[in-house]
Amino acid sequence: MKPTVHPEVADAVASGAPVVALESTIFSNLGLPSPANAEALSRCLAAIRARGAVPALTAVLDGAAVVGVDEGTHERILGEARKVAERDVPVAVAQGWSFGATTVSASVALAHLVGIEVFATGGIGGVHRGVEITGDISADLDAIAAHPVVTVCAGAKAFLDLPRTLEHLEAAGVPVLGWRHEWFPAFYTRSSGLLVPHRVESADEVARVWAARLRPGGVLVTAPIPEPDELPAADLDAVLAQALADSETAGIVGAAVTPFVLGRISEATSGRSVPANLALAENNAGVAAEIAAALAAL
Ligand code: PSU
Ligand code: MN
Repeated sequence: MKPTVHPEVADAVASGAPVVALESTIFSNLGLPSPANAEALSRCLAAIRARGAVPALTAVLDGAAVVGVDEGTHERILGEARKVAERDVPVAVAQGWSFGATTVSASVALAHLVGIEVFATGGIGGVHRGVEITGDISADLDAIAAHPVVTVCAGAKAFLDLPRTLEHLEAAGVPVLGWRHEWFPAFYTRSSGLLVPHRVESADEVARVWAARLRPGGVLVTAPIPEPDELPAADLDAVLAQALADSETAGIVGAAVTPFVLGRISEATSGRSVPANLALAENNAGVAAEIAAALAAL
């Protein structure tokens, strides 16, 4: 399947210029509330452009998998979506879905298909708590392992089972690099209390790791939320526990779990979490653009 590539993105890829892919789920109604979603999108795009890279939003629009969305169409990315993981992309295309919002797994797959090597998101999906009963492991993890793309994230939210998430990444052979930080970040907080296997100090260092890989898979870079934007961990624990309990009571399963829990967290923190979310997404986009420039210089 050949995605529709925006001309600016196609030119940049062809000339070896830095490009950063973005997912669309976080900007859609499945991710951030309006109007914060619009602000998140414009701040991520600006952070990428400020560092001389080209942003490439991924989505399924009117049955076409697209990489790079024209500015005139950004409004649609902020709207009502159906969630599209990697395995759903062919279905969304075949059935002509109006707006399929790409997750991390779909985005890294599409990015690689068109020759983009760097992708930025907020938080990745991971192994869910209670996995021994539900078997719920985000497709993000295996997609990051399978596709040769550098993913930049602020770790994963603590409603997931973060120790098992790190174990899964290890088993899948994914290098996990802490960006100027030795702790695996927990999205709203800079540290989950779990160490990352390796710390890196610069985009050049990430590029050297990339060049020295033993298998043609992905690399995960974890950039903690900037210090001034971090939320107090103690407040979050209760919110996350309640959100998880609510999802269990409501009998939510499968792909609906993450959007449901995210919605509960955002209600319960009533806005406090939103500025933090914007700050970390923008920060990740900027780090990704620096890494894209370093890869382009290889
Ligand atoms: N985690 C967040 N915010 C998000 C997501 C995860 O903190 O918006 C979204 C991303 O698009 C991610 C997806 O790829 O949820 C993972 O969903 P699942 O757990 O169903 O694999
Ligand atoms: Mn799942």
